[in-house]
Amino acid sequence: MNTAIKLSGFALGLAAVFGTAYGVGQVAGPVAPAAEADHDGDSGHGDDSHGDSGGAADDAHLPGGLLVSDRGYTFEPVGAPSGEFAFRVTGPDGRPVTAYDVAHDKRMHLIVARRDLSGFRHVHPEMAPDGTWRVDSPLAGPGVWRAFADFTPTGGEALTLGADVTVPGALVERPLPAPATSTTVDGYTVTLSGALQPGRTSELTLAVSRNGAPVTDLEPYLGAYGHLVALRRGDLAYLHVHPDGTPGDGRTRPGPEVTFFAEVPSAGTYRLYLDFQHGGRVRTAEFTVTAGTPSATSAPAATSTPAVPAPPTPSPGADHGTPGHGHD
Ligand SMILES: [Cu+2]
Repeated sequence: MNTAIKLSGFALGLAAVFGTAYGVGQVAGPVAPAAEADHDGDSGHGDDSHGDSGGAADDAHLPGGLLVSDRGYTFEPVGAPSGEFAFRVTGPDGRPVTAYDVAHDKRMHLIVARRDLSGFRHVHPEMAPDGTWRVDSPLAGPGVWRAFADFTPTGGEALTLGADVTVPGALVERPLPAPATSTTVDGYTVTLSGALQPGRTSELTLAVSRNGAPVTDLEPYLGAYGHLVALRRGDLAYLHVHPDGTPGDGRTRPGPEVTFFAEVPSAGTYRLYLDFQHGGRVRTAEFTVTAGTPSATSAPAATSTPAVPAPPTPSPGADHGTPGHGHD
């Protein structure tokens, strides 16, 4: 598919984004149009068996969410009344897409976070017959927000497209909380174990407790006992995290632990957002995690670790031992 041509209309606006994105995963080589960069000695990622839903240009090792337009599909926020957020996705034919597959229980997942990684929300808009998606605005306050549309167009591959949206007003930048392995939300304590390792699949386990007692009756949410999103500090790359097991599969228990497989493409700082449901309500537990630096314990997030892109040189197949790696 000739992504370059499809992108041409956006080339000017995207040039900076593209350049940055390329620098992330592909250290060598000129910043060439994506389509021409295909298979240029690209190795080690096992793309053929990858089946990744990352959407974003597997061949270029791009994480999701960095592109506003990919594979002919473009994420277009549109004007909306105050208090509402609206957008559409146009397809290869230039028209709004109206046919989507259900993934994680929904046809469309809209995730937003401010550029400082605060204000995370994960919501599910409703689509009008003309392909316009609408939802009560999740943008809580002034600032520059990143909005991610995570979807699978019928007949196409899963994609996560991203766009910036500005909410006018006085911006108060919030410092990123320091890395920690435990956090609280609404009286729940969530503890994280496992480490993020650049370039390979990392197993993360989150354990939920309340008033000191493990929660053993988590409720299914989006087809799992938890839904985890990871965003990379600096460019807000949206990373794929897959739950281990599904409710009712005979082996996955409803807490207190929920296990995920996460892939991060580089060393750096990430913010993890765990959505879980209990007592009929969805809560989000957030963690700052540093990947790839051994001494992350005392350094506050302000001393940003040099996010040197780890060369994506996993041994062949090393990071593809996860069954159901796709956006299941
Ligand atoms: Cu969702």
